[in-house]
Amino acid sequence: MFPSKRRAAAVIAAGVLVSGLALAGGVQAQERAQDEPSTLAASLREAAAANGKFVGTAINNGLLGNSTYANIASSQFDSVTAENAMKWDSTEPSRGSFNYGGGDQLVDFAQANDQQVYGHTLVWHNQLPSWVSNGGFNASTLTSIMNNHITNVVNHFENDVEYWDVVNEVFNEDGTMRGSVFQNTIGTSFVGTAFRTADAADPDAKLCINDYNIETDNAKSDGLYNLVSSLLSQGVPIDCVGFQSHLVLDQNTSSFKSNMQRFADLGLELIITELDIRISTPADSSELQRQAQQYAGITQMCLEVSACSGITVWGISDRDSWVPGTFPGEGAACLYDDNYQPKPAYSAMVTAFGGDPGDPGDPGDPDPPTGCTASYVANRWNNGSVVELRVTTPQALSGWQITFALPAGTIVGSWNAEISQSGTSVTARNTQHNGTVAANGTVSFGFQTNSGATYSTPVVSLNGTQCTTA
Ligand code: 9MR
Repeated sequence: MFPSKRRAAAVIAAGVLVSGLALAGGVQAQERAQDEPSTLAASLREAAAANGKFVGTAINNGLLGNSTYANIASSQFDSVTAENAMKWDSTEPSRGSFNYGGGDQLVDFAQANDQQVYGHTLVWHNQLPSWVSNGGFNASTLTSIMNNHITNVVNHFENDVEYWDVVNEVFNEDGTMRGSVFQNTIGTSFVGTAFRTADAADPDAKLCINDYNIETDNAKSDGLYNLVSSLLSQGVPIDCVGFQSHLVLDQNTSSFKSNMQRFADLGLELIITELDIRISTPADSSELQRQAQQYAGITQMCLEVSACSGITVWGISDRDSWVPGTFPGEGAACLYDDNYQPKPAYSAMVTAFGGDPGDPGDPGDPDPPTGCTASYVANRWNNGSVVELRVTTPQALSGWQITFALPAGTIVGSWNAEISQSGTSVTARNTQHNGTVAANGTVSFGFQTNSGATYSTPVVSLNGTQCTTA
């Protein structure tokens, strides 16, 4: 279905080799005795590969020096997308002056870890230097600037980048073309021109059109469908559609599969390119469970649509995610939490791919951290209280997040922690100075509230694990 493009062969080969294992996976998982060591894929990338799919993450180059981040990036993912380093403002900040440092660093990382590189993005109205957006160029000059950019960047990464988002976010929500400088100056033909130019620069790369809010059947995905149909009928070399999939918890995505299928029926490959599922913060455990089910649902859908070749998540941990900076009060959107601990969504995704993320009953897997002990001491008076919380941990920590309920009052001051409160849910995180705790060490912090009401000692959790209350 995808002639002459290098990635297709690799994916199909992987699928043939291991699909038997994958198909048997769900049944094996159910029948396996609790104490029998698992033979199923234990990492996300192994589990996805067993189904002939890739699983990727956006990479922030600035975080590759953090060994926890780099270890997760290399062990769990077999595809990487530059979160920012291959965008126009990075690669051609001034006219004709190209900079590939960030992109090359990512390619090196990918090659060292046997990963594919997904190129993002050649033509986009955002992160576009003002010499392009405000240059006042006429159609012919802007076309040659665009073509020159595409040709240089694609040539530089030829043989290293499997896919390119050739154009990104070219639609308005109502399905009309977005009024970018390219659209306003050149007209809609800039899209076909960009694809033809990219194809000439690297005939083997897969060339995608990428957008958000196109997951379901709606005016925007209809606009995309019509444009792509028309481009294909003109012989424009477009190979794939990227569904960014920046989702909100509990979002209705019931038409995602049928919507994907109509693009597949045009002969296109489909990729979920920027998946995350954001939640109002702090997220509670029921929200994290629903998020896990929704990550699994998207994974299942990609498994059921054969033209869906992979899923990339947009960032590794909640701490690295773009979401809180763009949507204040929302976050917790990723597979790993602020301390790089896997969330329920991680396990759900591995399981949806037929793998086994491990569980405490499995002797092949180390037990997760347990055994913390919390003491919650409140001194109350008429209209206020001072609370001190101490949590002893058997494991050494390199960052902590402590959650508990505050049934009465609002926190008006605190020490030794960064505290946020949403209703009765409180999250306390380490400060810059007290994140490192030795095994059997104690975290201690406190806060003042404006209520002296009494309540029973709340349940306290450390990094997602419930503690015994002393
Ligand atoms: O995650 C990226 C963030 O670091 C940048 O500041 C932002 C700037 O526009 O772009 C983010 O990534 C976007 C991606 O390139 C295209 N789709 C939407 C993503 C989230 O905004």
